[in-house]
Amino acid sequence: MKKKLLGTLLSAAMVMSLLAGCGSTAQQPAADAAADTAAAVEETADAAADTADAAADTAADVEEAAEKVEEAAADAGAAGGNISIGFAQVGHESDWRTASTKSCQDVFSEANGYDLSFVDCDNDEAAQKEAVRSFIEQGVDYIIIDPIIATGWDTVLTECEDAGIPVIVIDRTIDDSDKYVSWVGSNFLTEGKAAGEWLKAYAEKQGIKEINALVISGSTGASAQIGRSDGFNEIAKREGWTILDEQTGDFTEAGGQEVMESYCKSYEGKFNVVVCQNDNEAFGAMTAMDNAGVAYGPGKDVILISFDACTAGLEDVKAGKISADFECNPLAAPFVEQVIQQLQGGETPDKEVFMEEHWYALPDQIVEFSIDGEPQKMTEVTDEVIAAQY
Ligand code: GZL
Repeated sequence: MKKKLLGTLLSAAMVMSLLAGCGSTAQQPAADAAADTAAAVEETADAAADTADAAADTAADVEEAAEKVEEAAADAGAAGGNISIGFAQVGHESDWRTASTKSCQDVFSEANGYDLSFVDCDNDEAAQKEAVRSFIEQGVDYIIIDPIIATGWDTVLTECEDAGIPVIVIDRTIDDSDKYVSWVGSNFLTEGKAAGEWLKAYAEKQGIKEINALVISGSTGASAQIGRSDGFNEIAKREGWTILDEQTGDFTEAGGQEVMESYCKSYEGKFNVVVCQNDNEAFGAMTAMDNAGVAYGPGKDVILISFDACTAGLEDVKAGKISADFECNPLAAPFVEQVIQQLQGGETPDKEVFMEEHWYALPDQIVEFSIDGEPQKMTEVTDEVIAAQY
């Protein structure tokens, strides 16, 4: 019995040890595997927690972005989806400028679907650059610039380009940068040549052998001044005329009067032609010549030539004061709107859009002339023509 019990006990022990062993031996890999599994589960749980955190962050970002889109849509909605335009205008120096400003304000009205930010830069170049930068700050859709002078623009146009805001230049040109979509305006060189070629033909018709001219030029450095001076001087040089003097009247009536008063003193009895580079200078020059007793106009001592052909200028042609007036069309806004609509439609507008111009006189001062071989048509000034002018 004892032997049997002992045997049983030993067997049990063996079994126990086996079991334990088996537990440590049979169960060991399983335990490891279980531990490994537990570690893996823990790792997975951590990863899942990280993923959940990342998803939560992303959801927050998406929500923030959605809010921003909503705000932008609200802004656009508040503006009724109008196209926003910043316009940096030269100033208010002439009748021509007044017509140019009105043309833009009429076309780019809220009723027409635009929000126009207009700045009259009062002939101040620094103020004009500042106005353009303020438009960039505002984040307008388009910027229109009528550049006071032709140079010094590349830096600020680069800022517009970097901001993704298309620039349209009207009237005067920018000569030191092409970082704009389109320019809409007049050919000032052609205007100057037209005045010169007309004077040549008219002088021949009148039997005038000698031309001694005084010029009252526009704002120095403005492309309108540069073109008109270069064009007229090219003909003067070819014909051997004498340009006694050229001083700037800054495109204003006061400037024209001041310069003409000085001319009447310095060149008394020596001049038979006065060229004013816009009508407002001509109005001032007429006042000065009246005060100095100088007779000007068709059949008088002095031939008076002007540019712009604004309504008041044509009235002075009709009154026999200005002998010929060479138009510069200020009504560019409809053509600018076409450029903007093309851009809105994803089209590429022309880089240059030229306005149509006319050369005005009374019948006795209408003569045939050509510019670079191109015959020119002159327009008689009548009450109807004046009534229809800008
Ligand atoms: C010309 C324009 C000129 C006008 C002037 O296009 O820039 O500026 O001739 C105006 O009347 O001041």
